[in-house]
This record gives sequence, C-alpha cells and structure tokens, in this order.
Amino acid sequence: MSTTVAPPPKKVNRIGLEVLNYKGAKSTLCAGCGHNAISERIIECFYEMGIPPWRVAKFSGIGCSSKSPAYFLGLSHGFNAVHGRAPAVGTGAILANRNLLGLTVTGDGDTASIGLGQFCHMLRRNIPMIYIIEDNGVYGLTKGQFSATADLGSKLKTGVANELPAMDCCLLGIELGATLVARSFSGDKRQFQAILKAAIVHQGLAVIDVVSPCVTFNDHEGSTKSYAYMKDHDEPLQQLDFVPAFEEISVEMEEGEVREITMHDGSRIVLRKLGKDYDPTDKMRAVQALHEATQSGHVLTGVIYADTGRPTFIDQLNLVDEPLATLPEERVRPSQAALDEIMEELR
Ligand SMILES: Cc1ncc(C[n+]2csc(CCOP(=O)(O)OP(=O)(O)O)c2C)c(N)n1
Ligand code: SF4
Ligand SMILES: [Mg+2]
Repeated sequence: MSTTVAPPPKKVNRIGLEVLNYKGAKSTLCAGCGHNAISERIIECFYEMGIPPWRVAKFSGIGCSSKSPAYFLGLSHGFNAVHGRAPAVGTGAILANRNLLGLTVTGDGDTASIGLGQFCHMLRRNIPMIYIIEDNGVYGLTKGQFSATADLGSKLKTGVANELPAMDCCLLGIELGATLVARSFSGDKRQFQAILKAAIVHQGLAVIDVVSPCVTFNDHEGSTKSYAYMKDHDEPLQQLDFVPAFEEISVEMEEGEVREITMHDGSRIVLRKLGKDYDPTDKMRAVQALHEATQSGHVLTGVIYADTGRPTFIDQLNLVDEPLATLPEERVRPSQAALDEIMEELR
C-alpha cells in the first residue's frame, strides 16, 4: 500500500504572499558584487514587511547598480531612466500617484556626478521615497573610473591615486533636507535590514548610502570601498533593531543604553548605544559626526539622521488624498465658468 505525504504548507507573509513573489530576474552582475547582496535584502525586507509588490514603483538610472531593480520585486512597477535622471522620473510618478511606494536604486556615479542636480532638488523637496545609493566609489559599468564618492588618496588597481576630495551623499542629504539618512555596508545584513525596514515606513525621503564593493574594479589594497577596508574601518553608530507596528514586541531597556525613534505608523527603530552617546535627531551633531569620521578615516554606519516632523512635498502641495492619476476627468478639468473667470482676469 502506498502512502502519499502532503507537501509542507507554503510559508507566506502577513498578506499571504511567498518570498518568491518578491524576487526578480536572475542577476547578471558579477558574483560577489555588493549590489547582489542589496537586492537580496530588498527581497527579504519587502516580504517580511508584507508590502504588496504592486504598490512599489522602482526607479533607477544607468550603471550596474541601476540594472539591479530587474533582480528584485518583479511584480512591481519599474522605470529605468536615463543616467542620473531617476529623481525627476520618481518625483513625477510619486506626485501623480501618492499611493505608490517609491524605491530608487542607483549608483554613486549616477547620484553624485551626472545626476547630482536632480538628487539635490529631490532632497530639498523631501519627496516620499526610499533612495538607495549602491556606493562602490567607481563607475563599475564603464570599467572602474573613480566616481565623486571615491576617497581622497584611494587607489585604482593601476596604482593611480584619487586626488579629489570625496563627496559625502549622507552629508549632502542631511544638509539639503532628506529626513532619514543612513549609511550601511552591503556585507552587514542585520544593520541594512533594520535601516531598510525603517525606510519602508518612513514618511519622507530616506537616503541610504550603502558601501557596496565592486569586486571587479575596486576591491584591492588601496581601495577604501573594499570588503577588507570595511571590515577594518566600519564604525557602527548604534546596534539597530526595527520593530514594525504590526508586531507588538517590547524591548528590554537599560536606562541610557537604548534610544527609540517612533515612526509615523507606530513602528520603532530601536538604537542600542555602542560606545558614544549619539542622538540622530540632532542635525548639527550628525554633520559633525560625519566630518569627524572623514578625518579619522572611519566609515560611520547606522542611522545618522532622522526627522519625523518635516512635511513632505506632497503635504506642502496640499494634494488631494486620492492619487491624481486616478481622478476622474470631471475633477481635473476646470469648468467653463472657471476658465471664463481666468480669461476675464487676464483681460
Ligand atoms: C548620459 C550618459 N553619460 C555617460 C554614460 C556612461 N555611463 C554608463 S554607467 C556610468 C557610470 C555608472 O556608475 P555608477 O552609477 O556608480 O554605477 P555602478 O556601475 O558603479 O554600479 C557611466 C558614466 C551614459 N550611459 N549616459
Ligand atoms: S563591474 Fe563591479 S559594480 Fe559592476 S557588476 Fe561587476 S562587481 Fe558589480
Ligand atoms: Mg558606482
């Protein structure tokens, strides 16, 4: 007599989807590229947070990093823009449909060189969006030239040293108006997951600069964006945990050891003190900490700055609650009387 064994029930998240529903195409990036690890974390976090993938709109520019949205959230909307133009395209899409969850994934070249102007204006506007910079210090796709985030004195494989000071996208983010600013390392799974989950619920622009080594062009001795350099110079600001609003977990606290940031939906970022006391809501302190790290050659990681009070561009524009894109024609077309009134004023 043969017995049939029922297959084990499929593991699903709180909206009934499997992790498979959050994957994308198979990566064509180099094995070991930091960008692949970031894609993995995006898949895990959106699955664990139970975000419907079709609510997400992915934006990118041009580069190995900008190719990566093809490798996660295959059921989401996606727009692969011209080099450095993801912020403008993302801004337009999010303003047209405020129900979308914007996720931009770009590179350091895309953001800090050709797209710098676009990035700056996105920061000023505090567009509700997750903006991940896969930062390897080089233009990976065009064979490893220094990018604007390459550190002064860091060396190419050929031995050529970078003679220009680095642009710090976190510093720029804080200065110009992003409201959640963090740095992480593609090799630090736990830290990046906590930051990404916080960014998913944040109402405002979350800029996450992730050091993501390019194994083909920038992972040698003399590079400051290599796995080995990050192993020795990563200086986490705090140990991070993220407690989503749908999970009622109480965190045991020792006085002075733990600080919490409560997000708009009631989720919490739990920041456990490591060494120095650090308050990420203090803008001046955040700027100072980044300057100190540059001077000492350390890479500060963790939540660097958080402001949960600043209005987003959508609030500032006083947009209606429904997405503009789905408003019926009678609500977007001015009446003949309104047009006549305008014409009368111009007379
Ligand atoms: C308008 C324009 N200028 C230049 C290029 C050439 N180009 C393609 S990708 C790239 C840089 C990519 O670097 P980064 O954004 O850091 O991505 P990575 O490949 O390192 O992940 C450049 C300069 C282009 N595609 N379009
Ligand atoms: S060239 Fe560098 S950045 Fe591009 S896929 Fe390969 S390792 Fe990644
Ligand atoms: Mg790059």
